[in-house]
Amino acid sequence: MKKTGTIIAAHGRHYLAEAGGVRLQCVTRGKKTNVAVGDVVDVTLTSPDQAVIDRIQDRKTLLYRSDQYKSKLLAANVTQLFIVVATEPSFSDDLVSRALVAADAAGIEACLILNKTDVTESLEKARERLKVYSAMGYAVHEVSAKAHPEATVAALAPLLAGQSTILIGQSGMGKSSLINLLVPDADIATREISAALDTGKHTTTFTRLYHLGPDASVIDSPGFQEFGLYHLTEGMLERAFRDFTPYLGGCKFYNCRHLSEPQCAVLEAVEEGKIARMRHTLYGQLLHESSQTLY
Ligand SMILES: Nc1nc2c(ncn2[C@@H]2O[C@H](COP(=O)(O)OP(=O)(O)O)[C@@H](O)[C@H]2O)c(=O)[nH]1
Ligand SMILES: [Mg+2]
Ligand SMILES: [Zn+2]
Repeated sequence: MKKTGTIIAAHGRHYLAEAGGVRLQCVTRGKKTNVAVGDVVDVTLTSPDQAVIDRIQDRKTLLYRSDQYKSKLLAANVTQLFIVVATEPSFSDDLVSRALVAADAAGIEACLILNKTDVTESLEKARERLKVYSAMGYAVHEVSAKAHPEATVAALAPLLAGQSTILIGQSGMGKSSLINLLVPDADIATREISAALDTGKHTTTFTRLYHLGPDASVIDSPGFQEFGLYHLTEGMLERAFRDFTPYLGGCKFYNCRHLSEPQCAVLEAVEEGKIARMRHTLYGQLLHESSQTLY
């Protein structure tokens, strides 16, 4: 029997799909691992709760990371990315910027969630550090999952309505705490998914999708320390840095790489403080990475 479902969890080559209220343990044909959480898939049932994935339906968006050797799919069909940062532990600008570049390159809206505003000692410093992102037009929403759970839900629920959202962030920022507030019974769902995928005790190391009513969903992803963007070409990179946009086309050379060329409008904007130096440094790093790609 054939069915169509949505991938709600992935662990290695094992996937869990939801099709008409039924959960199906799915495998791909052969050694394919190109399935992502959020994918809509056509499957053939091999038992009442098991299936083989025949086809991945066309994706609206695809968010992924990559290193020199391969790409790692994060989520398919998401409409927005929430980057969760916290007052403590300190967050990495490198990871935040990489996630923003990945979102812009994939055509996905992004915003930042500053969690743990109750930790007042480091609140001002965190706010100060986030100004570089709000200046670029990314919204920053302040919450405290622990100290102000109701206000947190009130702030985030309207943003999630009608959207397919992925939460990403370093571990310890409070992603799971936020998910637990936003998704009733998230813990139970996680245990069930973990059992169905046979992930063992490490229940937070897989990506999973929760439905929030009929037309919204939220995806929790494991924290990671690296966000490689080897797949982005030079042309994609300069366009994915939205703070560069006003200056593109203003360089003397039409094929300017904005690294050390004379009369480069981007470099001039960096000198004038209109583009944060940290962003330009990351751009140079990503350009270097994209030239290292082996696949
Ligand atoms: N002070 C404070 N601690 C929080 C808040 N939200 C989460 N935490 C704590 O931060 C730690 C990491 O939270 P968790 O949700 O597991 O983060 P994750 O690794 O991003 O999923 C836990 O000890 C939480 O209790 C908050 O709003 N304020
Ligand atoms: Mg977590
Ligand atoms: Zn230039």
